[in-house]
Amino acid sequence: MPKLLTQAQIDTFHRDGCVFPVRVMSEADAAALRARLEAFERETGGPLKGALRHKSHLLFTWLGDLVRNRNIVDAIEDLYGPNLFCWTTNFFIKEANNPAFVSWHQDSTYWGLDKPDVVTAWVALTPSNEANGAMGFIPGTHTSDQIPHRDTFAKNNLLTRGQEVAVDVDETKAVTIELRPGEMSLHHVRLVHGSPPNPSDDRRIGFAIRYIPTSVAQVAGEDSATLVRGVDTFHHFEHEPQPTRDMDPAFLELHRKIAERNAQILYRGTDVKSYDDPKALHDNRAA
Ligand SMILES: O=C(O)CCC(=O)C(=O)O
Repeated sequence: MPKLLTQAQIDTFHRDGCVFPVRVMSEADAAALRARLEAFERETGGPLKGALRHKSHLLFTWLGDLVRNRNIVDAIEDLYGPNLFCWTTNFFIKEANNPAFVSWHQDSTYWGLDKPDVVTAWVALTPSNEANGAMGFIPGTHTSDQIPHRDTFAKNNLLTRGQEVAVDVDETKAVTIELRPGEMSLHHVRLVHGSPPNPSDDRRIGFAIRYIPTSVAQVAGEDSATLVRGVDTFHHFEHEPQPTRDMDPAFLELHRKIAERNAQILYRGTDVKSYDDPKALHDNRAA
């Protein structure tokens, strides 16, 4: 008996590689999370930048809570069983009237994980729709193996290397993921997906939470993850602690080390060594 998803939603995920919308909190609760993000941004003088957009659940209590949100984790359990890590998180913030975009890609390309049992819960903190650069996907592409990608390092591309699939994408088949605040989509790590710029007058904010069953291993270096449910009998990842206050200095230091190590995995094979490398640095870069 599934915990949150219906059997039809589970079947859709396996058939299409994506299921949406799934409501995980009220619009008011999502607005409160947006308000916390924006209060921090006001205090620090601008949009969340660089490494702070990655694994932000180690820096902010409200994101530490979000990755453990019972509805979200119930849905992930419905897909991948009871022993679950949050492997990483990434803010995907598209500023109003901004050229930032996400090229067609498969998430699996540079993540270094040994099997494609990886699902992203993309949680909308604002509406995400045709008018503001919502994500789109090509149904069924998650059943393909790893597709070759080319790195573009394009200035406005939100992905680490500006990577894009090196084969033609039949955009006529694309489906747009429209979400209200507080809803999520769930997409598979091999799904071809991307998103256009946001030409609207408000920001489009999504928080992408990447979950794996504890059986998945990292094969490209040392790595850590946050156990959000069940037990870890595999010990493939160091376990991450949960922050009890925002921007705790000890957590900032831990986050710095983890971000550096993750950058080495994500940028392996290039001359980029960290998220702060000028070639990699982009205010809008996310994952
Ligand atoms: O937020 C977007 O538009 C794209 C997000 C994405 O590529 C992802 O979550 O894997």
